[in-house]
Amino acid sequence: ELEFFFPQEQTFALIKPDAAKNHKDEIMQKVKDAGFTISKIKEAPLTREMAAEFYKDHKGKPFFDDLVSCMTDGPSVVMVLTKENAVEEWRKLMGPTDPEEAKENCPESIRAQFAQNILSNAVHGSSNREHALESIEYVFGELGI
Ligand code: RTP
Repeated sequence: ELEFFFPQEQTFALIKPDAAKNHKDEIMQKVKDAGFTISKIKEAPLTREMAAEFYKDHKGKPFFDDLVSCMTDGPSVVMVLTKENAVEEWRKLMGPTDPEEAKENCPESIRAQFAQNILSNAVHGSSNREHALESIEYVFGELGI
């Protein structure tokens, strides 16, 4: 019925370890206030293999090893978020990668409010529907964490 008019989309979202430790409740509140349905949620530490899989496009870049370390520095919160246009809407709520840019241009975004630095920048989100399906399957399906 409603979904006929407002087709629902799913995205994969992750709260990085530093933010999961210090700002989980505030971030979850912003997720709910933005109208997302939390279809799945699990708190678990990522292995280095999983972090490397999420960020395989960045393999070989100078910050790759530090990025994997910061992603495995404690439990992350992994979620499937459902909403109309969820992939784009979640990235909008995350804000720009660099927290300084986020504070400047998107002060209401999660990264503006809770990022420590460009690596520990609070949250991750899939950049398109294909990546979203792949990550959801990888985390909640195949690995079953
Ligand atoms: P994400 O993939 O985590 O959702 O973030 P994003 O699309 O905004 O950023 P992306 O370019 O895909 O980069 C992935 C993560 O790598 C770290 N990064 N560090 N030191 C640097 O210049 C640099 N650039 C990117 C960030 O932690 C980013 O979330």
